[in-house]
Amino acid sequence: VPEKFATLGLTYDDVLLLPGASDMTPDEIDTSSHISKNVKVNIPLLSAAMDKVTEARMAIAMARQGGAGVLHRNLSIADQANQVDLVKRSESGMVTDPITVNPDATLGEADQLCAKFRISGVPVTDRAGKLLGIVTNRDMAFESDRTRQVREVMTPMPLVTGKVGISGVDAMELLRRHKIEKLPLVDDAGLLKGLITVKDFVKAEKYPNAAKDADGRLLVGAAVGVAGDAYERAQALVEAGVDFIVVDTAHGHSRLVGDMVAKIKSNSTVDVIGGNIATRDGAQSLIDAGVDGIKVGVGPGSICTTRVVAGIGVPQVTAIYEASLAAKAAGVPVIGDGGLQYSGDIAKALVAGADTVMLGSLLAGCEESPGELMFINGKQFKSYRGMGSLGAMQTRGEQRSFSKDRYFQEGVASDEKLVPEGIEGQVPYRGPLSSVVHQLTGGLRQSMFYVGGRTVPQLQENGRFVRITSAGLKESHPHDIQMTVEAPNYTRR
Ligand code: RVP
Repeated sequence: VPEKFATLGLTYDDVLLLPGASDMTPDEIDTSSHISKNVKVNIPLLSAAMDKVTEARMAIAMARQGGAGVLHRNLSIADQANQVDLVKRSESGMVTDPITVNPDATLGEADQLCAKFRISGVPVTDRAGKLLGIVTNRDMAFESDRTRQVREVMTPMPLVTGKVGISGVDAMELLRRHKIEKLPLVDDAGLLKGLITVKDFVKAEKYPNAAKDADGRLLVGAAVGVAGDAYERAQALVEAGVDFIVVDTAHGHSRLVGDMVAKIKSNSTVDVIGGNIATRDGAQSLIDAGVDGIKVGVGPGSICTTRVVAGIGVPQVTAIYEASLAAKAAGVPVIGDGGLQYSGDIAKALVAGADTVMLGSLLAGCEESPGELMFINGKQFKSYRGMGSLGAMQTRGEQRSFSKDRYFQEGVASDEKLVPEGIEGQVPYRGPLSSVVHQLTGGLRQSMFYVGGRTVPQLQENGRFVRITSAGLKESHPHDIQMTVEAPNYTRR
């Protein structure tokens, strides 16, 4: 008979990392790690698959910083696939499948396209994909009649073009010599095969740490569920070029999750992550289903009420540790999802056995998260809510919720019958993601220095915890002082 009581569950505030022998400086440190078996990031941070945290803009910003975003699924399949597309086209040495416009489209339509993809010009092709010209801001800016056709204002062929396979250096040289911003790449038949832009090269220099796929495009993940058309959703995301799929539910130790993982794995080569679980057995069940990554966390989230509504969960440091016992043996990376409040919690998660962490509340206040800035009593906030909150699960006008099945409430007949496992609220505005990530990874580098781990695996290997009491926790935070100046990485909660 298994023991009725498991061992004591510990979370971030229950432990500290012991300082260890260290022979490095924080700037020699390598923070790269694996999200899943085949997907590597340069910083071990993921933005949560939540509708107030990760859409394309956040995913792009996360990947540029070296991490990755997981696109939420509380939207239609077409919309979510489109978000993947936006990330994949956003930055690279070369756009392999550029947005194009038809010669008989109107300038109004071309405008919309440019606005949607935040680009300043589009190659013009015929139905067969043959390059006819290019239409850019410069061609369009002085036209007041937006019903005119693209063919009338475009710069027609012959344009300066490059051959498919041209090197970055040669492409830059052509752009420089001809003082142009876009270089269409064509094959021998004149078909458009790619596009290289000055902007992409400048961006590549500005984000040297960006997390990219084998083709130089930014990394992105996306969440799916288990109910209804979840499998079609996964297929559409793969088609759009997603790097990893997260079968994302509140109970990953459920047969439905294992089945969905196995189904996606059997029909594609994309990495599949399963979750969430909080025990060794839960992790093992996902490993048996064939996952490439495991997401850990039942109830630690800042907006989560599962532990009070259902009385279920495991304090997060213990949950990560237990899951990692199964995962390490199988060579499957672990994501510690939810409950992180300070940068110091990142290293604690890694030492407990996580390879990366997923953040919700710490990123929901960023400029790049979805939603408007709110002013309350002169202070700035952004809204944040759980995907199991009433707001996220209920029908919005004509639009049904796509996140109910995260809580296995897909079949609930009416919104009044929903049993929420999350709440809705607001978090302080934190400015651009880049400065938030700078503080988070800066804190992590300090941890690695203190512990004496140059790499994430070394940190995991060398890190040791000391358990603390509530008196210890009180001593950890600033005490016996009235804070007068706000620190960029500390607010009392
Ligand atoms: P946090 O970073 O503490 O805000 O937690 C974010 C995590 O909380 C998410 O990645 C997800 O696993 C979990 N979550 C999301 N919605 C809810 C809920 O409504 N209970 N929980």
